[in-house]
Amino acid sequence: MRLTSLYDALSKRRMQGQKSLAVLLDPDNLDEESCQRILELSEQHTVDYFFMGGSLVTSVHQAALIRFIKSRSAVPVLLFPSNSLHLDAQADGILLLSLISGRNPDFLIGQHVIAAPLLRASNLQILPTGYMLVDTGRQTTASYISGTTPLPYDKPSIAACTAMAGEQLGLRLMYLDGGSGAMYPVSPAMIRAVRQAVDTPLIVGGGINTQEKAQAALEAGADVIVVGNHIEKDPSFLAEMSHTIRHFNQPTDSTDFSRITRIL
Ligand code: 1GP
Repeated sequence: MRLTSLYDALSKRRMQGQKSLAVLLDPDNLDEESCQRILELSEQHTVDYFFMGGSLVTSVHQAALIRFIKSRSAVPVLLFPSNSLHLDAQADGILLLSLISGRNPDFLIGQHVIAAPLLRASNLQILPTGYMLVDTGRQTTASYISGTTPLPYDKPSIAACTAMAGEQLGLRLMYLDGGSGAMYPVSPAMIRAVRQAVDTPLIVGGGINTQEKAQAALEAGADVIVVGNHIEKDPSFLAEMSHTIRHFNQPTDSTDFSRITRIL
């Protein structure tokens, strides 16, 4: 299997302590006009990735949207598929999700078997991802459609052991997700526990709709913040999130100071 430049770049950013912003584009909630607005904003405010997908894609225009984005933007498009029907070779890569928080074999390996020859025949970069759904107060489309029980919100140690097992099985990224439009995001305690348990880049999303929530996730150890719902409602939130990430990535005075003391 190809080890990919997208994965290498993400891994390098993690080693350097650099955080990233992924904007989730759900084809069900997006038309060309709103997509165009997000693309314009992403020209002015750095976006590192577009994730494309949703738990229940009912529309048929995902392919047209990917084409639209690829013709207008250099931001990599990563598929975030809910099943093997949502593959599209126009994207740059795919988060190949194994739903390790659940016990539904179809989402642990079944869909992957169906997708494997299609993925091999495509040029999609494959990013094997341990996907962990977390209970954030109400049943999400993702947990319903996947037929899985999410991780209990207040059990960081279960999340940590799940991520550890995923890493030992060879998964290269971990994704902690409260589900789109979650009432509250994954707790900093759980993010911290997973961060300490594994070395892989850590993606966190679901219910991030304020600068404070994003900041808390970044401080707890998230490498990539995913925002979908709130940017759909208020596209200017993209600028706020981009600024939060850039601010986090700037070296601080204290970092400079520690470098100086090391030299002395
Ligand atoms: C959902 O992590 C993503 O799978 C993003 O969630 O839509 O709540 O931002 P939101």
